[in-house]
Amino acid sequence: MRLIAMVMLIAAMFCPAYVAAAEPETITVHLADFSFNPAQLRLRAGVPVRLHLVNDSTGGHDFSAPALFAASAFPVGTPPAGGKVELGARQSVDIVLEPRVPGTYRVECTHFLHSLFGMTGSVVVEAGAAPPK
Ligand SMILES: [Cu+2]
Repeated sequence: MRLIAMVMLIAAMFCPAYVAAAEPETITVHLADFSFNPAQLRLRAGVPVRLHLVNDSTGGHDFSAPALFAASAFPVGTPPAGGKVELGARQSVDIVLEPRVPGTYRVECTHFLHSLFGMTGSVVVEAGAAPPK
């Protein structure tokens, strides 16, 4: 019994997908001058998703959602530093997060004036099918 637990632990350490049980759904969000597309995401508490963030523009942007990230678990990797994901020109970044707390969370680009130019969005986290751990 102890051996099985040990094997599962080792598998979990070397295979992040094992932790998430199944490959999470991928949601692609495009960043541009000056928008998120889609601007509104609907997620479920307790259900991990892969956010595929794609910066289509030739300037830098970020995906800043500190409240959402603080209320989420990160089964793969670490929480984004400062509550935001920085994307250089034409860069794409994947993050896997598992929202834990239902609610509506603001997303914005914190680059100077970008949110004023309309670069804002929201993430609605609905109560999940699976209970939060
Ligand atoms: Cu921006």
